Amino acid sequence: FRQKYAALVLLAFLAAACQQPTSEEIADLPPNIVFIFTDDHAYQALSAYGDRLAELAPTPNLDRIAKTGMRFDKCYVTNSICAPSRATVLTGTHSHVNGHRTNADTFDGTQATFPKLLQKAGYATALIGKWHLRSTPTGFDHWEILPDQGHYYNPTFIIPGDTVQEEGYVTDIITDKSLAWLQNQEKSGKPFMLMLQHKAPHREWEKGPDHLTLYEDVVFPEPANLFDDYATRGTAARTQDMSIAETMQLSADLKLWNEESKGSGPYRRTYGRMNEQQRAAWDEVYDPIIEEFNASNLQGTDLVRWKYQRYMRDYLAVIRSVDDNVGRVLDYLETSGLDQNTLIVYASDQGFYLGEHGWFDKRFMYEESFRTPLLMSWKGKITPGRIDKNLVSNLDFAQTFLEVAGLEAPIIMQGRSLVPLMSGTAPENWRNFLYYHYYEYPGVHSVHKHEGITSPRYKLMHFYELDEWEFYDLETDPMEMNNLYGNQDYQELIASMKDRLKRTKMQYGVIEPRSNY
Ligand code: SGN
Ligand code: CA
Repeated sequence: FRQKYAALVLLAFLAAACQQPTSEEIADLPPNIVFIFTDDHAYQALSAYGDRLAELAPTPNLDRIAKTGMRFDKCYVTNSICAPSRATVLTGTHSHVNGHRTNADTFDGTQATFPKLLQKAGYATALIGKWHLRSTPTGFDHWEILPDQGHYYNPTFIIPGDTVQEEGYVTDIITDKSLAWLQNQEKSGKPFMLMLQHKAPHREWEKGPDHLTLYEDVVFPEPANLFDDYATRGTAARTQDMSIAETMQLSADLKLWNEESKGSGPYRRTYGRMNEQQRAAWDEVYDPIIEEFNASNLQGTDLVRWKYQRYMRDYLAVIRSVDDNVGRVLDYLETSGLDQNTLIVYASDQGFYLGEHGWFDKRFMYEESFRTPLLMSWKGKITPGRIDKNLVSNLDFAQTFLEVAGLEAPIIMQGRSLVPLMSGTAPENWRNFLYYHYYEYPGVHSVHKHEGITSPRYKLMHFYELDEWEFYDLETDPMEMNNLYGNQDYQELIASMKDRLKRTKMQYGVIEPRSNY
Protein backbone atom coordinates (compact mmCIF):
# COMPACT_ATOMS: atom_id res chain seq x y z
CA PHE A 1 0.00 0.00 0.00
CA ARG A 2 2.77 2.47 0.95
CA GLN A 3 4.39 1.90 -2.44
CA LYS A 4 1.12 2.66 -4.16
CA TYR A 5 0.69 5.74 -2.01
CA ALA A 6 4.14 6.98 -3.02
CA ALA A 7 3.16 6.36 -6.66
CA LEU A 8 0.07 8.44 -6.10
CA VAL A 9 2.06 11.37 -4.74
CA LEU A 10 4.35 11.12 -7.74
CA LEU A 11 1.39 11.09 -10.09
CA ALA A 12 -0.15 14.10 -8.37
CA PHE A 13 3.18 15.84 -8.92
CA LEU A 14 3.24 14.84 -12.59
CA ALA A 15 -0.36 15.95 -13.06
CA ALA A 16 0.55 19.30 -11.49
CA ALA A 17 3.33 19.53 -14.03
CA CYS A 18 0.59 19.17 -16.68
CA GLN A 19 1.33 15.56 -17.55
CA GLN A 20 -1.89 13.61 -17.22
CA PRO A 21 -1.43 10.07 -15.87
CA THR A 22 -2.19 7.29 -18.35
CA SER A 23 -5.05 4.88 -17.69
CA GLU A 24 -2.54 2.12 -16.81
CA GLU A 25 -0.96 4.42 -14.25
CA ILE A 26 -4.37 5.30 -12.78
CA ALA A 27 -5.30 1.62 -12.54
CA ASP A 28 -2.24 1.06 -10.37
CA LEU A 29 -3.21 3.64 -7.73
CA PRO A 30 -5.01 2.82 -4.49
CA PRO A 31 -8.67 2.98 -5.57
CA ASN A 32 -11.17 5.37 -4.04
CA ILE A 33 -14.38 4.02 -2.54
CA VAL A 34 -17.75 5.76 -2.72
CA PHE A 35 -20.32 3.86 -0.68
CA ILE A 36 -23.87 5.13 -1.18
CA PHE A 37 -26.21 3.69 1.40
CA THR A 38 -29.94 4.23 1.81
CA ASP A 39 -32.38 3.43 4.59
CA ASP A 40 -35.13 0.90 3.77
CA HIS A 41 -34.77 0.74 -0.03
CA ALA A 42 -36.67 -2.34 -1.23
CA TYR A 43 -35.10 -4.13 -4.20
CA GLN A 44 -38.65 -4.20 -5.62
CA ALA A 45 -38.27 -0.42 -6.06
CA LEU A 46 -34.96 -0.49 -7.94
CA SER A 47 -35.63 -0.96 -11.64
CA ALA A 48 -32.34 -2.74 -12.38
CA TYR A 49 -33.90 -5.70 -10.54
CA GLY A 50 -36.84 -5.72 -12.96
CA ASP A 51 -39.51 -6.27 -10.31
CA ARG A 52 -43.21 -5.34 -10.68
CA LEU A 53 -42.65 -1.58 -10.16
CA ALA A 54 -39.70 -1.25 -12.54
CA GLU A 55 -41.52 0.12 -15.56
CA LEU A 56 -43.74 2.62 -13.78
CA ALA A 57 -41.10 3.87 -11.34
CA PRO A 58 -37.71 3.53 -13.01
CA THR A 59 -34.42 4.36 -11.27
CA PRO A 60 -32.24 5.21 -14.28
CA ASN A 61 -29.22 6.43 -12.34
CA LEU A 62 -29.01 3.47 -10.00
CA ASP A 63 -29.42 1.31 -13.08
CA ARG A 64 -26.36 3.07 -14.52
CA ILE A 65 -24.28 1.50 -11.73
CA ALA A 66 -25.68 -1.94 -12.60
CA LYS A 67 -25.07 -1.39 -16.34
CA THR A 68 -21.52 -0.08 -16.04
CA GLY A 69 -20.83 -2.55 -13.25
CA MET A 70 -22.68 -5.40 -11.59
CA ARG A 71 -25.84 -6.37 -9.78
CA PHE A 72 -25.93 -8.83 -6.87
CA ASP A 73 -29.23 -10.72 -6.78
CA LYS A 74 -28.74 -12.53 -3.50
CA CYS A 75 -27.37 -9.99 -1.07
CA TYR A 76 -28.80 -10.52 2.43
CA VAL A 77 -28.41 -8.83 5.81
CA THR A 78 -27.47 -10.50 9.08
CA ASN A 79 -30.21 -8.70 11.08
CA SER A 80 -32.85 -6.74 9.17
CA ILE A 81 -32.94 -3.52 11.13
CA CYS A 82 -31.17 -0.21 10.75
CA ALA A 83 -28.52 0.29 13.42
CA PRO A 84 -27.51 -3.40 13.64
CA SER A 85 -27.06 -3.48 9.86
CA ARG A 86 -24.86 -0.38 10.01
CA ALA A 87 -22.76 -1.92 12.80
CA THR A 88 -22.30 -5.06 10.68
CA VAL A 89 -21.28 -3.00 7.64
CA LEU A 90 -18.63 -1.16 9.67
CA THR A 91 -17.21 -4.14 11.55
CA GLY A 92 -17.78 -7.12 9.24
CA THR A 93 -19.19 -9.03 12.21
CA HIS A 94 -22.56 -10.43 13.27
CA SER A 95 -24.65 -8.55 15.87
CA HIS A 96 -23.67 -10.87 18.74
CA VAL A 97 -20.00 -10.00 18.10
CA ASN A 98 -20.22 -6.23 17.52
CA GLY A 99 -22.75 -5.91 20.36
CA HIS A 100 -25.34 -4.04 18.28
CA ARG A 101 -28.39 -6.31 18.37
CA THR A 102 -31.19 -3.73 18.29
CA ASN A 103 -31.74 -0.05 17.46
CA ALA A 104 -31.59 0.66 21.21
CA ASP A 105 -27.90 -0.32 21.49
CA THR A 106 -24.98 2.12 21.41
CA PHE A 107 -22.16 1.35 18.98
CA ASP A 108 -18.82 0.56 20.57
CA GLY A 109 -16.56 2.78 18.46
CA THR A 110 -13.39 1.29 19.92
CA GLN A 111 -13.72 -1.89 17.85
CA ALA A 112 -12.05 -2.50 14.50
CA THR A 113 -13.96 -0.98 11.59
CA PHE A 114 -13.03 -0.73 7.94
CA PRO A 115 -13.07 3.14 7.95
CA LYS A 116 -10.56 3.14 10.83
CA LEU A 117 -8.27 0.73 9.01
CA LEU A 118 -8.46 2.70 5.77
CA GLN A 119 -7.78 5.94 7.65
CA LYS A 120 -4.75 4.42 9.32
CA ALA A 121 -3.45 3.34 5.91
CA GLY A 122 -3.56 6.90 4.57
CA TYR A 123 -7.06 7.16 3.13
CA ALA A 124 -9.10 10.33 3.60
CA THR A 125 -12.38 9.11 5.12
CA ALA A 126 -15.76 10.79 5.43
CA LEU A 127 -19.26 9.99 6.65
CA ILE A 128 -22.13 12.21 5.54
CA GLY A 129 -25.80 11.58 6.38
CA LYS A 130 -27.58 9.04 8.55
CA TRP A 131 -25.52 7.37 11.27
CA HIS A 132 -28.04 6.17 13.88
CA LEU A 133 -25.47 4.44 16.09
CA ARG A 134 -25.71 6.84 19.05
CA SER A 135 -21.96 7.05 19.77
CA THR A 136 -19.66 9.61 18.15
CA PRO A 137 -18.29 8.35 14.80
CA THR A 138 -14.72 7.03 14.88
CA GLY A 139 -12.44 6.46 11.90
CA PHE A 140 -13.54 9.48 9.88
CA ASP A 141 -11.50 12.59 9.04
CA HIS A 142 -14.73 14.34 8.28
CA TRP A 143 -18.28 13.65 9.45
CA GLU A 144 -21.63 15.41 9.30
CA ILE A 145 -24.45 13.26 10.60
CA LEU A 146 -28.20 13.46 11.09
CA PRO A 147 -29.30 13.17 14.71
CA ASP A 148 -30.92 9.74 15.22
CA GLN A 149 -33.36 9.18 12.29
CA GLY A 150 -32.99 12.74 10.98
CA HIS A 151 -35.65 14.79 9.19
CA TYR A 152 -36.63 15.13 5.53
CA TYR A 153 -37.29 18.87 5.53
CA ASN A 154 -34.83 21.48 6.81
CA PRO A 155 -32.66 18.87 8.55
CA THR A 156 -30.27 19.43 11.41
CA PHE A 157 -26.75 17.98 11.15
CA ILE A 158 -24.38 17.16 13.99
CA ILE A 159 -20.77 18.08 13.21
CA PRO A 160 -17.80 17.77 15.58
CA GLY A 161 -18.59 20.09 18.48
CA ASP A 162 -21.70 21.70 16.99
CA THR A 163 -25.06 21.31 15.27
CA VAL A 164 -26.16 23.16 12.16
CA GLN A 165 -29.61 23.63 10.71
CA GLU A 166 -29.91 23.49 6.92
CA GLU A 167 -32.74 24.70 4.69
CA GLY A 168 -34.00 22.29 2.05
CA TYR A 169 -34.61 18.60 1.38
CA VAL A 170 -32.40 16.08 3.12
CA THR A 171 -31.49 13.91 0.09
CA ASP A 172 -30.34 16.98 -1.86
CA ILE A 173 -28.40 18.38 1.10
CA ILE A 174 -26.55 15.14 1.90
CA THR A 175 -25.53 15.01 -1.78
CA ASP A 176 -24.43 18.68 -1.82
CA LYS A 177 -22.26 18.09 1.24
CA SER A 178 -20.80 14.92 -0.28
CA LEU A 179 -19.97 16.62 -3.57
CA ALA A 180 -18.28 19.46 -1.70
CA TRP A 181 -16.15 16.95 0.21
CA LEU A 182 -15.31 15.00 -2.97
CA GLN A 183 -14.16 18.19 -4.68
CA ASN A 184 -11.69 18.81 -1.86
CA GLN A 185 -10.34 15.28 -2.17
CA GLU A 186 -9.63 15.79 -5.83
CA LYS A 187 -7.25 18.57 -4.80
CA SER A 188 -5.61 16.64 -1.95
CA GLY A 189 -4.45 13.75 -4.12
CA LYS A 190 -5.00 11.23 -1.30
CA PRO A 191 -7.09 8.09 -1.92
CA PHE A 192 -10.48 8.51 -0.29
CA MET A 193 -13.44 6.61 1.08
CA LEU A 194 -16.82 8.30 1.38
CA MET A 195 -19.87 6.85 3.15
CA LEU A 196 -22.79 8.83 1.70
CA GLN A 197 -25.75 7.69 3.78
CA HIS A 198 -29.26 8.89 2.97
CA LYS A 199 -32.18 9.09 5.34
CA ALA A 200 -34.45 8.27 2.40
CA PRO A 201 -36.65 6.34 1.86
CA HIS A 202 -37.35 5.78 5.60
CA ARG A 203 -40.84 6.18 7.06
CA GLU A 204 -42.77 8.54 6.76
CA TRP A 205 -41.70 8.70 3.10
CA GLU A 206 -41.89 12.48 2.68
CA LYS A 207 -41.50 13.47 -0.95
CA GLY A 208 -39.09 16.18 -1.97
CA PRO A 209 -40.20 19.48 -3.49
CA ASP A 210 -39.16 18.36 -6.99
CA HIS A 211 -41.27 15.20 -6.94
CA LEU A 212 -44.50 16.15 -5.20
CA THR A 213 -46.70 15.35 -8.19
CA LEU A 214 -44.47 12.76 -9.89
CA TYR A 215 -46.63 9.65 -9.46
CA GLU A 216 -49.97 11.20 -8.60
CA ASP A 217 -51.63 9.85 -11.76
CA VAL A 218 -50.03 6.42 -11.66
CA VAL A 219 -51.79 3.26 -10.43
CA PHE A 220 -49.18 0.77 -9.22
CA PRO A 221 -49.58 -3.01 -9.46
CA GLU A 222 -50.36 -4.72 -6.17
CA PRO A 223 -48.34 -7.68 -4.94
CA ALA A 224 -50.27 -10.95 -5.28
CA ASN A 225 -50.19 -11.44 -1.48
CA LEU A 226 -51.41 -7.99 -0.41
CA PHE A 227 -54.28 -9.78 1.34
CA ASP A 228 -52.24 -12.63 2.84
CA ASP A 229 -54.23 -14.57 5.45
CA TYR A 230 -51.04 -16.12 6.97
CA ALA A 231 -52.43 -19.66 6.65
CA THR A 232 -49.53 -22.12 7.24
CA ARG A 233 -47.41 -19.35 8.79
CA GLY A 234 -46.92 -19.06 12.57
CA THR A 235 -47.76 -16.72 15.42
CA ALA A 236 -45.13 -14.14 14.46
CA ALA A 237 -46.57 -13.41 11.00
CA ARG A 238 -50.08 -13.27 12.43
CA THR A 239 -49.31 -11.00 15.40
CA GLN A 240 -46.90 -8.46 13.86
CA ASP A 241 -47.84 -4.78 13.97
CA MET A 242 -46.71 -3.64 10.53
CA SER A 243 -49.70 -4.09 8.28
CA ILE A 244 -51.00 -1.58 5.78
CA ALA A 245 -54.54 -2.42 7.00
CA GLU A 246 -54.01 -1.90 10.75
CA THR A 247 -50.69 -0.20 11.46
CA MET A 248 -50.26 2.32 8.66
CA GLN A 249 -51.59 5.67 9.82
CA LEU A 250 -53.76 7.85 7.59
CA SER A 251 -52.32 10.93 9.29
CA ALA A 252 -48.61 10.34 9.99
CA ASP A 253 -47.89 7.87 7.20
CA LEU A 254 -50.24 9.03 4.48
CA LYS A 255 -50.24 12.72 5.41
CA LEU A 256 -54.00 13.14 5.85
CA TRP A 257 -53.64 15.61 8.68
CA ASN A 258 -56.77 16.78 10.46
CA GLU A 259 -57.30 19.08 13.44
CA GLU A 260 -56.93 16.16 15.85
CA SER A 261 -53.69 14.73 14.43
CA LYS A 262 -52.04 18.15 14.03
CA GLY A 263 -49.79 18.83 16.98
CA SER A 264 -48.82 15.15 17.36
CA GLY A 265 -45.17 14.06 17.37
CA PRO A 266 -45.22 12.83 13.76
CA TYR A 267 -46.82 16.09 12.64
CA ARG A 268 -44.12 18.14 14.35
CA ARG A 269 -41.26 16.14 12.84
CA THR A 270 -42.70 16.15 9.30
CA TYR A 271 -45.12 18.78 8.00
CA GLY A 272 -44.53 20.88 11.12
CA ARG A 273 -40.89 21.51 10.10
CA MET A 274 -41.63 22.96 6.69
CA ASN A 275 -41.31 26.65 5.90
CA GLU A 276 -44.19 28.57 4.35
CA GLN A 277 -43.12 28.01 0.79
CA GLN A 278 -42.57 24.28 1.29
CA ARG A 279 -45.96 23.96 2.96
CA ALA A 280 -47.75 25.82 0.19
CA ALA A 281 -46.30 23.46 -2.45
CA TRP A 282 -47.16 20.46 -0.27
CA ASP A 283 -50.74 21.59 0.42
CA GLU A 284 -51.41 22.10 -3.25
CA VAL A 285 -50.86 18.37 -3.73
CA TYR A 286 -52.30 16.96 -0.50
CA ASP A 287 -55.35 19.21 0.11
CA PRO A 288 -57.34 17.72 -2.79
CA ILE A 289 -56.32 14.19 -1.70
CA ILE A 290 -57.59 14.82 1.82
CA GLU A 291 -60.82 16.27 0.45
CA GLU A 292 -61.42 13.35 -1.87
CA PHE A 293 -60.64 10.81 0.83
CA ASN A 294 -63.00 12.43 3.32
CA ALA A 295 -65.81 12.27 0.79
CA SER A 296 -65.12 8.66 -0.18
CA ASN A 297 -65.93 6.67 2.98
CA LEU A 298 -63.62 3.82 1.94
CA GLN A 299 -63.75 0.63 4.04
CA GLY A 300 -62.23 -2.87 4.20
CA THR A 301 -60.20 -4.06 1.22
CA ASP A 302 -60.98 -0.86 -0.75
CA LEU A 303 -59.36 1.15 2.01
CA VAL A 304 -56.28 -1.12 2.05
CA ARG A 305 -55.96 -0.77 -1.72
CA TRP A 306 -56.24 2.98 -1.47
CA LYS A 307 -53.62 3.11 1.32
CA TYR A 308 -51.29 0.93 -0.76
CA GLN A 309 -51.52 3.33 -3.72
CA ARG A 310 -50.81 6.37 -1.52
CA TYR A 311 -47.91 4.53 0.12
CA MET A 312 -46.40 3.65 -3.27
CA ARG A 313 -46.82 7.20 -4.64
CA ASP A 314 -44.96 8.64 -1.66
CA TYR A 315 -42.31 5.96 -1.25
CA LEU A 316 -41.41 5.76 -4.95
CA ALA A 317 -41.21 9.55 -5.31
CA VAL A 318 -38.78 9.59 -2.34
CA ILE A 319 -36.73 6.96 -4.20
CA ARG A 320 -36.72 9.14 -7.30
CA SER A 321 -34.97 11.90 -5.31
CA VAL A 322 -32.37 9.34 -4.27
CA ASP A 323 -31.98 8.33 -7.89
CA ASP A 324 -31.59 11.91 -9.16
CA ASN A 325 -28.99 12.58 -6.51
CA VAL A 326 -27.09 9.37 -7.24
CA GLY A 327 -27.02 10.68 -10.83
CA ARG A 328 -25.37 13.90 -9.62
CA VAL A 329 -22.64 11.90 -7.86
CA LEU A 330 -22.06 9.64 -10.88
CA ASP A 331 -21.90 12.67 -13.20
CA TYR A 332 -19.35 14.31 -10.96
CA LEU A 333 -17.19 11.20 -10.75
CA GLU A 334 -17.31 10.86 -14.55
CA THR A 335 -16.59 14.48 -15.45
CA SER A 336 -13.77 14.72 -12.92
CA GLY A 337 -12.26 11.47 -14.22
CA LEU A 338 -12.35 10.03 -10.69
CA ASP A 339 -14.52 7.19 -11.94
CA GLN A 340 -11.39 5.76 -13.60
CA ASN A 341 -10.20 4.58 -10.21
CA THR A 342 -13.22 4.49 -7.91
CA LEU A 343 -15.25 1.57 -6.64
CA ILE A 344 -18.86 2.80 -6.46
CA VAL A 345 -21.19 0.76 -4.27
CA TYR A 346 -24.92 1.17 -3.75
CA ALA A 347 -26.77 -0.69 -1.00
CA SER A 348 -29.49 -0.26 1.60
CA ASP A 349 -29.40 -1.12 5.31
CA GLN A 350 -32.08 -3.75 4.62
CA GLY A 351 -35.01 -4.44 2.33
CA PHE A 352 -38.61 -3.41 2.93
CA TYR A 353 -42.15 -4.64 2.34
CA LEU A 354 -44.07 -2.79 -0.34
CA GLY A 355 -47.39 -4.45 0.45
CA GLU A 356 -46.09 -8.06 0.24
CA HIS A 357 -47.84 -10.11 2.97
CA GLY A 358 -49.94 -6.96 3.53
CA TRP A 359 -46.99 -5.19 5.16
CA PHE A 360 -44.62 -2.26 5.26
CA ASP A 361 -41.41 -2.16 7.45
CA LYS A 362 -38.82 -4.99 7.65
CA ARG A 363 -37.35 -7.22 10.47
CA PHE A 364 -38.53 -10.66 9.26
CA MET A 365 -36.26 -13.17 7.56
CA TYR A 366 -38.72 -13.39 4.65
CA GLU A 367 -37.13 -12.32 1.36
CA GLU A 368 -38.38 -8.73 0.99
CA SER A 369 -36.71 -7.54 4.20
CA PHE A 370 -33.88 -10.09 4.45
CA ARG A 371 -32.59 -9.24 0.98
CA THR A 372 -31.12 -5.86 0.17
CA PRO A 373 -30.07 -4.19 -3.09
CA LEU A 374 -26.37 -4.29 -3.94
CA LEU A 375 -24.84 -2.69 -7.03
CA MET A 376 -21.15 -2.05 -7.72
CA SER A 377 -19.16 -0.48 -10.50
CA TRP A 378 -15.40 -0.16 -10.90
CA LYS A 379 -13.93 0.75 -14.26
CA GLY A 380 -11.55 -1.83 -15.65
CA LYS A 381 -12.15 -4.23 -12.74
CA ILE A 382 -15.82 -5.18 -13.07
CA THR A 383 -17.08 -6.32 -16.45
CA PRO A 384 -20.12 -4.16 -17.31
CA GLY A 385 -23.50 -5.83 -16.90
CA ARG A 386 -22.41 -8.70 -14.66
CA ILE A 387 -25.14 -10.38 -12.59
CA ASP A 388 -24.06 -12.35 -9.54
CA LYS A 389 -26.36 -14.90 -7.92
CA ASN A 390 -24.10 -16.13 -5.12
CA LEU A 391 -25.07 -15.72 -1.48
CA VAL A 392 -23.48 -12.47 -0.29
CA SER A 393 -24.15 -10.30 2.73
CA ASN A 394 -23.68 -6.92 4.36
CA LEU A 395 -21.25 -8.92 6.51
CA ASP A 396 -18.92 -8.93 3.47
CA PHE A 397 -18.69 -5.19 2.80
CA ALA A 398 -15.89 -4.38 5.28
CA GLN A 399 -13.61 -7.12 3.99
CA THR A 400 -14.35 -6.15 0.40
CA PHE A 401 -13.32 -2.54 0.98
CA LEU A 402 -10.17 -3.60 2.82
CA GLU A 403 -9.12 -5.90 -0.02
CA VAL A 404 -9.85 -3.19 -2.59
CA ALA A 405 -7.47 -0.92 -0.66
CA GLY A 406 -4.84 -3.66 -0.50
CA LEU A 407 -5.23 -4.20 3.25
CA GLU A 408 -5.60 -7.35 5.29
CA ALA A 409 -8.80 -7.88 7.24
CA PRO A 410 -8.55 -8.47 11.00
CA ILE A 411 -9.19 -12.06 11.96
CA ILE A 412 -12.32 -11.12 13.95
CA MET A 413 -14.20 -10.19 10.78
CA GLN A 414 -16.72 -12.86 9.77
CA GLY A 415 -17.54 -12.11 6.13
CA ARG A 416 -15.70 -12.65 2.87
CA SER A 417 -14.33 -10.18 0.40
CA LEU A 418 -16.52 -9.87 -2.69
CA VAL A 419 -13.54 -8.97 -4.87
CA PRO A 420 -13.29 -12.48 -6.39
CA LEU A 421 -16.94 -12.20 -7.48
CA MET A 422 -16.22 -8.98 -9.36
CA SER A 423 -13.94 -10.44 -11.93
CA GLY A 424 -15.33 -13.87 -12.66
CA THR A 425 -16.89 -16.97 -11.26
CA ALA A 426 -17.01 -17.51 -7.53
CA PRO A 427 -14.26 -19.52 -5.85
CA GLU A 428 -15.28 -23.16 -5.51
CA ASN A 429 -15.55 -22.90 -1.76
CA TRP A 430 -17.93 -19.92 -1.86
CA ARG A 431 -20.54 -20.17 0.91
CA ASN A 432 -23.79 -22.09 0.50
CA PHE A 433 -25.46 -20.81 3.68
CA LEU A 434 -26.10 -17.54 5.51
CA TYR A 435 -27.02 -17.09 9.17
CA TYR A 436 -29.68 -14.60 10.31
CA HIS A 437 -30.73 -13.33 13.74
CA TYR A 438 -33.31 -10.68 14.66
CA TYR A 439 -33.53 -9.60 18.34
CA GLU A 440 -35.73 -6.51 18.71
CA TYR A 441 -38.72 -7.87 20.65
CA PRO A 442 -40.69 -6.55 22.38
CA GLY A 443 -40.45 -3.46 20.23
CA VAL A 444 -42.01 -1.29 17.58
CA HIS A 445 -43.89 -3.41 14.97
CA SER A 446 -43.91 -6.45 17.31
CA VAL A 447 -41.86 -8.92 15.30
CA HIS A 448 -40.80 -11.88 17.43
CA LYS A 449 -37.12 -12.77 17.82
CA HIS A 450 -35.93 -15.34 15.34
CA GLU A 451 -32.87 -16.86 13.82
CA GLY A 452 -32.40 -18.99 10.76
CA ILE A 453 -30.34 -20.20 7.91
CA THR A 454 -30.77 -19.87 4.18
CA SER A 455 -29.24 -21.68 1.24
CA PRO A 456 -29.77 -20.33 -2.26
CA ARG A 457 -32.94 -22.45 -2.40
CA TYR A 458 -34.18 -23.36 1.10
CA LYS A 459 -34.81 -21.29 4.20
CA LEU A 460 -35.27 -22.45 7.77
CA MET A 461 -36.49 -20.01 10.43
CA HIS A 462 -36.85 -20.51 14.20
CA PHE A 463 -38.98 -18.14 16.29
CA TYR A 464 -37.25 -19.49 19.34
CA GLU A 465 -39.20 -17.77 22.12
CA LEU A 466 -42.34 -19.26 20.60
CA ASP A 467 -40.50 -22.44 19.60
CA GLU A 468 -42.10 -22.26 16.17
CA TRP A 469 -40.27 -23.25 12.98
CA GLU A 470 -40.88 -22.32 9.35
CA PHE A 471 -39.34 -23.83 6.24
CA TYR A 472 -39.61 -22.58 2.65
CA ASP A 473 -38.61 -23.73 -0.82
CA LEU A 474 -37.78 -20.43 -2.51
CA GLU A 475 -37.74 -22.00 -5.95
CA THR A 476 -41.30 -23.32 -5.89
CA ASP A 477 -42.64 -20.71 -3.45
CA PRO A 478 -40.71 -17.43 -3.89
CA MET A 479 -43.37 -15.44 -2.01
CA GLU A 480 -43.04 -17.71 1.05
CA MET A 481 -46.72 -18.47 1.38
CA ASN A 482 -46.37 -22.18 2.04
CA ASN A 483 -44.58 -23.15 5.26
CA LEU A 484 -43.38 -26.71 4.65
CA TYR A 485 -42.17 -27.36 8.20
CA GLY A 486 -44.82 -30.01 8.93
CA ASN A 487 -44.66 -31.58 5.45
CA GLN A 488 -43.46 -35.21 5.58
CA ASP A 489 -41.66 -35.00 2.24
CA TYR A 490 -39.21 -32.44 3.60
CA GLN A 491 -38.25 -33.94 6.96
CA GLU A 492 -34.81 -35.11 5.88
CA LEU A 493 -33.98 -31.77 4.30
CA ILE A 494 -35.23 -29.90 7.37
CA ALA A 495 -33.10 -32.09 9.65
CA SER A 496 -30.01 -31.33 7.56
CA MET A 497 -30.78 -27.58 7.59
CA LYS A 498 -31.18 -27.74 11.41
CA ASP A 499 -27.83 -29.40 11.65
CA ARG A 500 -26.34 -26.75 9.37
CA LEU A 501 -27.86 -24.00 11.53
CA LYS A 502 -26.23 -25.51 14.62
CA ARG A 503 -22.86 -25.80 12.92
CA THR A 504 -23.01 -22.28 11.48
CA LYS A 505 -23.76 -20.93 14.95
CA MET A 506 -20.72 -22.72 16.29
CA GLN A 507 -18.62 -21.33 13.46
CA TYR A 508 -19.71 -17.76 14.26
CA GLY A 509 -19.50 -18.19 18.02
CA VAL A 510 -23.20 -17.82 18.79
CA ILE A 511 -23.36 -18.88 22.42
CA GLU A 512 -26.15 -20.99 23.91
CA PRO A 513 -28.30 -20.46 25.93
CA ARG A 514 -29.75 -17.20 24.68
CA SER A 515 -30.24 -15.73 28.15
CA ASN A 516 -28.19 -12.66 27.27
CA TYR A 517 -30.24 -11.75 24.16
C1 SGN B 1 -39.16 4.30 13.62
C2 SGN B 1 -40.32 4.04 12.66
C3 SGN B 1 -40.55 2.55 12.53
C4 SGN B 1 -39.27 1.88 12.11
C5 SGN B 1 -38.18 2.20 13.13
C6 SGN B 1 -36.84 1.61 12.82
N1 SGN B 1 -41.52 4.68 13.14
O1 SGN B 1 -39.51 3.89 14.91
O2 SGN B 1 -41.56 2.33 11.55
O3 SGN B 1 -39.42 0.49 12.03
O4 SGN B 1 -38.01 3.62 13.18
O5 SGN B 1 -36.42 1.98 11.53
S1 SGN B 1 -41.71 6.27 12.78
O6 SGN B 1 -43.07 6.58 13.15
O7 SGN B 1 -40.74 6.98 13.60
O8 SGN B 1 -41.43 6.45 11.38
S2 SGN B 1 -34.92 1.86 11.21
O9 SGN B 1 -34.77 1.91 9.76
O10 SGN B 1 -34.24 2.98 11.84
O11 SGN B 1 -34.48 0.59 11.76
CA1 CA C 1 -33.49 0.96 7.85
